Amino acid sequence: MKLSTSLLVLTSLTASTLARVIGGKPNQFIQPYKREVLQDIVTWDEHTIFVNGERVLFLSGEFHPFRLPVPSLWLDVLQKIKALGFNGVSIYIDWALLEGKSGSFEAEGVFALEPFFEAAKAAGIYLIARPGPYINAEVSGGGFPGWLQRVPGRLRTRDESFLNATENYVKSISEIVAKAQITNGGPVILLQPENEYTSADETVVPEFPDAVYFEYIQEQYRNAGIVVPFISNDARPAGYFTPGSPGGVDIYGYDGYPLGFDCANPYTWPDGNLPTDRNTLHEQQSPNTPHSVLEFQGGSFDPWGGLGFDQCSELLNHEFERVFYKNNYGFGITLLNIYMIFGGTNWGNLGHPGGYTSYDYGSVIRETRVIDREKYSELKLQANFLQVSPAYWTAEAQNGTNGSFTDTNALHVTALLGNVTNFYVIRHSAYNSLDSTNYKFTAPTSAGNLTIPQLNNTLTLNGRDSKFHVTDYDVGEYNLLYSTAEIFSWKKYDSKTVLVVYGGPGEQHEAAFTGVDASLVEGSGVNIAKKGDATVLNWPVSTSRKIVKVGEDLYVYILDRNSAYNYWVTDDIILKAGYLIRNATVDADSLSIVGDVNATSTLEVIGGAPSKLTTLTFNGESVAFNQSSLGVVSSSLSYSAPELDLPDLSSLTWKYFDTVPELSNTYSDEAWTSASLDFTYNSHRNLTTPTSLYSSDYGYHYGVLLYRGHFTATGEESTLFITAQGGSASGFTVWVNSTFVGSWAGADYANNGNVTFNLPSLTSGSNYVITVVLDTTGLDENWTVGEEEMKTPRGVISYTLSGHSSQSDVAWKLTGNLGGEDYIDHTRGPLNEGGLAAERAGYHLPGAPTDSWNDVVGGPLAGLDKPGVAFYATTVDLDIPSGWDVPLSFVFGNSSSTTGSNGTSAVYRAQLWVNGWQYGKYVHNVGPQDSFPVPEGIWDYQGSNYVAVALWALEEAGAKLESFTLEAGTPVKSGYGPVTVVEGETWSKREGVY
Ligand code: IPT
Repeated sequence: MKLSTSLLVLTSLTASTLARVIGGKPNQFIQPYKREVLQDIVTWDEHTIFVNGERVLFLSGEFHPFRLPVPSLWLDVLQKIKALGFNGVSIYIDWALLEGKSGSFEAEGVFALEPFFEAAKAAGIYLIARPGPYINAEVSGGGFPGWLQRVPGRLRTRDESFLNATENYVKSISEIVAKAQITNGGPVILLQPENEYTSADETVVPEFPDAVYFEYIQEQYRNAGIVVPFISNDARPAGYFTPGSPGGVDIYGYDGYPLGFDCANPYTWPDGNLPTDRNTLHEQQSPNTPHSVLEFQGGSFDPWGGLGFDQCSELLNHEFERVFYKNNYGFGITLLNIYMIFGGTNWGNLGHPGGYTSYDYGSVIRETRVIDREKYSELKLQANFLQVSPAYWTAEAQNGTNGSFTDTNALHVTALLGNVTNFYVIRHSAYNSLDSTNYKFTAPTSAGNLTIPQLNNTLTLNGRDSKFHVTDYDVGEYNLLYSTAEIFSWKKYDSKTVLVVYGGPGEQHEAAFTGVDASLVEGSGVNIAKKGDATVLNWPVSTSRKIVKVGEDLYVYILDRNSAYNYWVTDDIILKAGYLIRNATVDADSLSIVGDVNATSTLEVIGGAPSKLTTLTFNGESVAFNQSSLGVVSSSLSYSAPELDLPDLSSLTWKYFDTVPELSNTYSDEAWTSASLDFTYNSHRNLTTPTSLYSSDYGYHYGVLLYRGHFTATGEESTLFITAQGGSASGFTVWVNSTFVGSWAGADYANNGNVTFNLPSLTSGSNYVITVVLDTTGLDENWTVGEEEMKTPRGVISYTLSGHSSQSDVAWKLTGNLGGEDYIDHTRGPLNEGGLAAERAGYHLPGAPTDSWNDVVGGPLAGLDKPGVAFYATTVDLDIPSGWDVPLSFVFGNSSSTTGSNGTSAVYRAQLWVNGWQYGKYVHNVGPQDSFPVPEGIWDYQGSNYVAVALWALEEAGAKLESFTLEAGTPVKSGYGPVTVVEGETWSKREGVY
């Protein structure tokens, strides 16, 4: 076992060091400790991490289990990640979901992590755990639970009350993660404390970046049993907390999002956005740890009113991957995590106000779990190459220069020099160029300096492309003297060695092998010639495959890139197939393959099949095959899509419940919370109302909030001014008694609405009640330390009722979800419910007592003829054949032309529940999301499903949905295994409901 030398250089943080760090002041929270090597399974040197003494090129994707609350689907996503050639996944853990009430930590059911750890083990995936406590992640509060708004201490600082507030969570989550560490046989090999602790308002946090705080967080994890190395993620390579410095981690890492998050111009790559010279920086900052990037852009988030994730996927597409990811490899990065590899869904109010329900992120695996073929496949080509290229893992990255190694300044080449093998990353000097550039490549090889191509023609780099060229690359017993074609994979088997290379359209390529002859055995158009001791192959890329036999037993498969996308590598075999290959098992003379098809697909096992195959199965079913004399197995996987008979939502009978019963003059709000605090616990914003109306002061943090303001009229009231704050795209509607006075429709640019409403004439001496229904879109994140943005309050934050000299004349009450922090539904967690009457009563849950409700054919398609919120519920029966992974989405159609039922234009929003899980928030006047995927497992694909929609009409005209459909994507015949419908609480009469 090779113990990393860098472990030895880690300094211990002694009491005196800490005293220096904190300016000599004693600090009771800091327990000085000596960092020791706590385990020897995960180690590292300056090149890579090691697991059990073996070098690991760690290619990882970010996947948040909590954004897919169907544990039996986790393995599906993990296998899709593994099939990329990745061996890692990074997970955030969202504190807000696990400690809805301070002191009560719960991680059960869909929130339990153990099944995720088991799935990761089953998929052969190592994990980086990122439990925060701060995570950002576009989640509500950046992962901070709402009750932190009442904690006076500055968030993410050494303030005692803040640190105390983290204690229970960090301890509890650490116990769970600790058990899953590799030292205990689990998949967790690294832990990242905090998150991007890189930016602060230093006028209020002068000690930033505070080593005492950063050390404290690490100490909490250590004390709770975390022994795997700590890795950091500086937001940029700022060099904070590098190993050996006060507060330093074990392995330094940083993040990068070079194309940013504006998906408006998906074809524009601004000048200067490609990182350069990162290897020099790395050498300065952390020379003894592997060059690690904890988050590298894999897509983009998208705000309310944004452009939608298809456009983000276009901006961060396969070309982006080629140029930017290969640029990363040019720095010798060996630990890389792509954020996000699968985004998932902000179900049940878990998102922050800067985003909507979908967290698709434009990732290689879309929110529907569908593979984005071109983007996924490009990454698969890259990852597989690096995994079979151990020379890369230890190569020394050089600084790239324009014009080196080629005959043109239009190209930029970065060399990575190994002992024998060298790698060259080629791109355009103007990284965003759309030109195709012809060039010759000159590099030293074991056969001397060679200018390539040697035979004929020229090489070409197309616009927005980047390539690896290799020299003296080891292919088993063969020396690939050079190749301008890129390598997908290779493997040495007993009977032969297989190498797969590819090139892009319109390109000419050349490769040479040392000391062996070669002959074409399939296809045509390869020029084969001797140059000295080497045999040179030169060919134009075409869609017809070529196979060249080199020496005794090396078979070189020469492909065009699009065809290479159909090739897969498992532990044992290399094969051509269709949509997805998950794994393959060779057992004596039989081969079982597990995968997915979305079209009839050719199957061809080009390496690794038993030499005399007797049985071939695909997803457990025997398939006919042929085997060639070279052992290649050919078959065909048939596909014929099932007929799906999806219900027509417009012809279903829906049950109707008026979910603003508060407007009735018989409604009693006796049980509501009195807004009687004449101060606020919120340290971020002073009160501008006589008593606090900040919802978090009273334990209501998520979803719809309601306010009731009681007053006795003077008869002088003419206007009511209200500022209500719910985050971007929030909206609210106001009534006095049952009279609608107006709404704030919401906008993406506004965190709150300030509106002066005209009031009807009120009778002096009579009692009235103002009802405000406010839709909130989550709590703000807290990215910049010191700004305390997470504490930005929700609720009515100011009001003026005219005709009253004292605003204390209005006595307010409020509510949100039933029970507030003592939330009712522990299966779906503390965030899933808001304060609509239907939610308070649990009518969104299966089994709700809808029999007595009125029938409305078409439900939300019939809609409302006046302002209000209507709750519709129905049963949707599904009968999707098992073994078919069919993406289902609700689609709100004809958005732009939608009108109120009286024919005028309407402003409305809607929420959607499936079997009790809130799976969509639609804001018609803001957008952009109008298609809401809901996964199998939330759906029962072979049964009855309880579906509910709350339709909120904000204007006089009322509102109805013009079209609302359930739509299926392409059915995938899948080896994903059985999906278990998640268990959620069903309806029962709730105690104290109001
Ligand atoms: C980085 C965060 O660490 C991560 O949680 C997520 O918010 C991501 O951004 C964006 O999706 S912060 C980065 C923008 C500097």
